[in-house]
Amino acid sequence: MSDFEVHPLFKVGIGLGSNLGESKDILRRATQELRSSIREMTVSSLYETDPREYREQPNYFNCAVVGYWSGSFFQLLDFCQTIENREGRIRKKDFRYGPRTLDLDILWADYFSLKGPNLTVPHPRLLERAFALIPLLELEPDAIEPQTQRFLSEYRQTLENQGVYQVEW
Ligand code: A4P
Ligand code: MG
Repeated sequence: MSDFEVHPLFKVGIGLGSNLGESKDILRRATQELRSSIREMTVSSLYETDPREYREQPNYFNCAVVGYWSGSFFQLLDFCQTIENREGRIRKKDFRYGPRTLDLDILWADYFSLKGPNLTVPHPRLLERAFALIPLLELEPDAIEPQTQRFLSEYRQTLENQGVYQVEW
């Protein structure tokens, strides 16, 4: 049996966000940690973004990474949550959509979708969020939404200006 059959490789896009603490340092460290297990990983520009959902919180810094993951998606979620915890994310103190030191969301995977109680891929709010779509499309301009088979860039074009500004890393 070939190595490929034992460990299928999925091309995945992960979104990173932070609006508490030293956000740029936190995001830099998190991308390094992701690189340890995501092959051929590329990192997007950094963006400063207006908060969505819950508006009364500091601006976010957001970016995305794309690369190949060898393993299940639950293992990938687990890996992401371990990195969040290491960066001082205290889940019970956070409230939904509220400020956080680090949030890692599995945004998208090539030719793959999944809907379950603990994990939905593509991320359920990807298509309405410029802070997630813009960095992902920077790395993967031809990405396709697996259910509709439409380009993610088409969804991006339908979004109003949401306040997403490229800044220095
Ligand atoms: N979960 C399900 N699907 C996924 C997925 N694709 N990736 C589950 C990651 N997790 C997924 O997440 C709650 C649970 O979602 C996880 O335990 C996992 O089982 P969480 O990170 O603990 O909680 P949360 O982040 O508070 O909730 P949620 O719904 O993930 O919030 P969002 O959607 O991440 O929103 N504005 C700007 N400008 N930039 C931001 O980054 N982020 C948020 C948070 C709000 N506004 C923002 C930003
Ligand atoms: Mg999240």
